[in-house]
Amino acid sequence: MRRLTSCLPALIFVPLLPLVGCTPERPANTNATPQGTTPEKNSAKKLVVGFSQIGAESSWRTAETNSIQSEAEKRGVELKFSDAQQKQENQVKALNAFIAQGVDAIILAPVVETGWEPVLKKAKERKIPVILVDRGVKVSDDSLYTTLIASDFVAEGRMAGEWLAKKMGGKGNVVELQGTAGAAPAIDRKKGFEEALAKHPDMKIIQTQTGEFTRAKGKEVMEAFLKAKGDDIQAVYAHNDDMALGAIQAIEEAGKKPGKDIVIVSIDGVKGAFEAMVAGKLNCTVECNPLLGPAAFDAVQKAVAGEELPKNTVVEDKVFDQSVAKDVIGERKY
Ligand code: GYE
Repeated sequence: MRRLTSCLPALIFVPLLPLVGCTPERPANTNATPQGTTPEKNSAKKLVVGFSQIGAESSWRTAETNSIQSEAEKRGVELKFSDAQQKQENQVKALNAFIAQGVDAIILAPVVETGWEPVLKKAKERKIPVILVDRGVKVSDDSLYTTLIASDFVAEGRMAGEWLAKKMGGKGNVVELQGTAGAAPAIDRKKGFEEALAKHPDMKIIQTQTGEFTRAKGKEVMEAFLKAKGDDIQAVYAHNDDMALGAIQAIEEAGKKPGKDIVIVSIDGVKGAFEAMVAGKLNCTVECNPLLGPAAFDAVQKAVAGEELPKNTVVEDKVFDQSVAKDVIGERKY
């Protein structure tokens, strides 16, 4: 997806590919206004939406859950919430339950990219629109979901790599803490970062491993990196702030100064990252806005009304480093 300039407000939705002629079909049990009937008849029925969330692995994820739950409440939508504890089979079970219950729409944050076709086919057969938030899926037929509302993870990885290359003067060894294996953000953030580093032959990734987007695993993997490569490490690239915060703990416990002896760049832009930048322990974070509730329910309401939706809506991201952290930390919303 094309990179968006970073001078726009923090959260702007940019439809990328207008959906031509693929108006999502109305769910069989919709309260949407069938053509030619008066909307009033349908306005009374409360929308029922199933939300399959990945888990609560990071503060970013918690912020996303809060945004969707509070937006549902604000709009008087009945939200059936399911926490999959990081397991795709739990998400598939939840989607099957939502379909059996005949919800009006489904919001899905897919833990990994593949393995969704059978259950998405069932939702499509029941004319239940599926709104993807935050992570995409790989399917042979993209009419199996209505729309994807997410950041451009490749751009995020590229921005992180470009920032680090500038900070390091184009040279140094990097260790990489990857997100969840098979997850769109992990795959694409790695891709974007490697694209940026390809322009700097004196920078290389000397160790890379998943830290599963969690602080605890990020610390554990960083401890192993330090044992294996200690003084050869000049920088850390973490696919999310929670793993970066874990790495900071490991670096301190190894007697080194995070943010100084080892430069650290990560992605998400959560409050903890700004606090670490103000303390001089994290050098840069690339924002990935989790406050997707309003956009998700705009899409739900359009879909159940049978309106056209863009296939992709890209959430605008910005780069924040220590030079601005103190000035903006007070206005951060998550
Ligand atoms: O970066 C991380 C969360 O899917 C973009 O998942 C999201 C990622 C986010 O656990 O903190």
